[in-house]
Amino acid sequence: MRIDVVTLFPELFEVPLRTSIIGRALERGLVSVDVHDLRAHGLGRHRSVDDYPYGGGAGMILRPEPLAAAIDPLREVGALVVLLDPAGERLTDRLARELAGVAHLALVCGRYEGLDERARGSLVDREVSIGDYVLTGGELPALVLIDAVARLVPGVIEAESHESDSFATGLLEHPQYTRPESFRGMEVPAVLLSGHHAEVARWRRRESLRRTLLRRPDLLQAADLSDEDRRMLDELSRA
Ligand code: 4GX
Repeated sequence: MRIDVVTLFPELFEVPLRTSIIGRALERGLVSVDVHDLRAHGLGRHRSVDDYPYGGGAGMILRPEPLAAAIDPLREVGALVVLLDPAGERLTDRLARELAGVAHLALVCGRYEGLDERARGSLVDREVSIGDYVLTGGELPALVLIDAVARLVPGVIEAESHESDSFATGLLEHPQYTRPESFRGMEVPAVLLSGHHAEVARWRRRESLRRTLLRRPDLLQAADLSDEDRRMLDELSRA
């Protein structure tokens, strides 16, 4: 998968993209990311990329010409152009999986009050929001999107790891334990030390259901539940 990024702050991408799982995916060539400095297309001696809003008001707006100069070549080679924008479609597990199936993404990071509406309308294919809060720019959202999408690219992590993701199974994940067996008087549940694989699986399923019921009961509507799951849920909600 190929990802291009258009930003005024290319340095924000350096450390996150060379670290840990995503760093390794780039090293191995499973994903490639090219970061483009929008300033390179700035206008005039000061390489200006923004200006005051027509009609007045606070803040600055990105001008359309530098954006077009940066994005047109990416459109030409077939990238799906995605703007990070609090007014966009919410990034969910479903959308991350859809975007992981796109061979070439171009992520556009706005700053200030956003971009000229003509640039948004003519240069952008999709608009994605990472949630209902306001950030200072689209760079952190772009990194969130890259992280969420890249881990779904085949070979980046073991498939089992993301097939059991909460939002793929429709349930929150069960608690996990590692060494030591006793920590500050708190013990690892005995069933996990028992070596009974079927009992471990049943315990984990029950704990997933318990956690989902307590914390995110809304997820249960869409979850794929067996008769056994419904029986456990019944028992849990009575307790
Ligand atoms: N999920 N922001 C973008 C500037 C901006 C405004 C409008 C394009 C259009 C955000 C979010 C987010 C703040 C990033 C405003 N760019 N982006 N920035 N939440 O809050 O995606």
